Amino acid sequence: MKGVRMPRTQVYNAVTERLEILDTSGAVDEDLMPDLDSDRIRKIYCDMVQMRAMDEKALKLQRQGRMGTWPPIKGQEAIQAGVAHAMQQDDWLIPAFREHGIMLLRGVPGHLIYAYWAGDERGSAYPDGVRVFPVAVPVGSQWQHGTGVGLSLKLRGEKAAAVTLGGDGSTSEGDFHEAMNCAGVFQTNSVFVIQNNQWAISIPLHRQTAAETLAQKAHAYGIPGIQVDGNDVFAVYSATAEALDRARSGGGPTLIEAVTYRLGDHTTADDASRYRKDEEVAKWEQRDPILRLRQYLESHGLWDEDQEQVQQEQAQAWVDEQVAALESMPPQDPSEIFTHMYADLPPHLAEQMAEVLEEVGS
Ligand SMILES: Cc1ncc(C[n+]2csc(CCOP(=O)(O)OP(=O)(O)O)c2C)c(N)n1
Ligand SMILES: [Mg+2]
Repeated sequence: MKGVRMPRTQVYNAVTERLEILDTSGAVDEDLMPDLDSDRIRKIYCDMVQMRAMDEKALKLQRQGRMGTWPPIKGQEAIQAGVAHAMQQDDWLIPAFREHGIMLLRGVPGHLIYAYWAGDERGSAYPDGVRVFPVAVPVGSQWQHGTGVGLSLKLRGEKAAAVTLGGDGSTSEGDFHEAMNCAGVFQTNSVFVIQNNQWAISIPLHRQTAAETLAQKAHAYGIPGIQVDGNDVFAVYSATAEALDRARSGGGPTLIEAVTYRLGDHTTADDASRYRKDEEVAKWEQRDPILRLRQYLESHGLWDEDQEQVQQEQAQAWVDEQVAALESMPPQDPSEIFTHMYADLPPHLAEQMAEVLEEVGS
């Protein structure tokens, strides 16, 4: 029998794009600039300043024994502000544990964010209508919730999307891959944003993956993936707005990798100087997302020193109000330890609750 020629053919070819709009000097590519007016850009800046003030105060409170363990968001404000500003009223936010800034912008009161990290379960009891999931400390678990909420919105025919955030480290969990796969198969109304801050506690990115980018992983699930400069609020906003449009209009999920850097320790229980170099941190401090946006505003005549002073004072005053609200909360009833996470308590927790209540005699 005569042999045949069976050439190897290319069955798939993938390109992953990176989007940058605002450079480190505060200059922008006007062609790529999203449609945001001056007031809105000033508001985004003020939101980022407020996040930084909230973060810095929490670190001080922890040192004074007035706060539990706090994971700082310093350096990651552009992602959180950019994503929040691209979202609409009916969209859901599914956070992990380093998302205080975006939770705040999506309607969780600051003193409740503090309360959660001070060990008070009432910190998860958000006001009605706030479409935010509780903090998820089990690394990666939130990705699956984001697929589930996105599927639910699709099945209900809601013109809304589920936006899930998580760290680079969480992309090594099976949960992440299952969530992306399921979202792709069912074309859920989901947007997934990786806050790639390049460290998972002491594990650097190159120990997390051999892939050049995290965004390219989207190809494996048949969904669009894009990398953005995560310290560039305009790039984050633009990529998220595009992904949200797609999700809301039945176009399916998107994976966004926002590359940033964790300027602080992993949490207040960590000392990052034991595993990473000062020079690396110093290099990223030069790329501070707040500084970058301020340079943009100043160079466009939209901001000056007096406005900066006023905004810093307002942010401090707001933080002081949140601390006062936190510290004036009446003592918690022990039964509340169980009440704010599940709509219906699973049997093992119902049992634990009965035991606790018997012990404290209430
Ligand atoms: C399932 C699980 N494994 C381990 C931990 C301990 N842990 C907490 S945060 C973290 C690293 C997370 O890194 P990354 O996803 O990059 O998020 P980042 O802390 O950088 O925001 C680990 C291993 C955990 N909370 N849950
Ligand atoms: Mg990380």
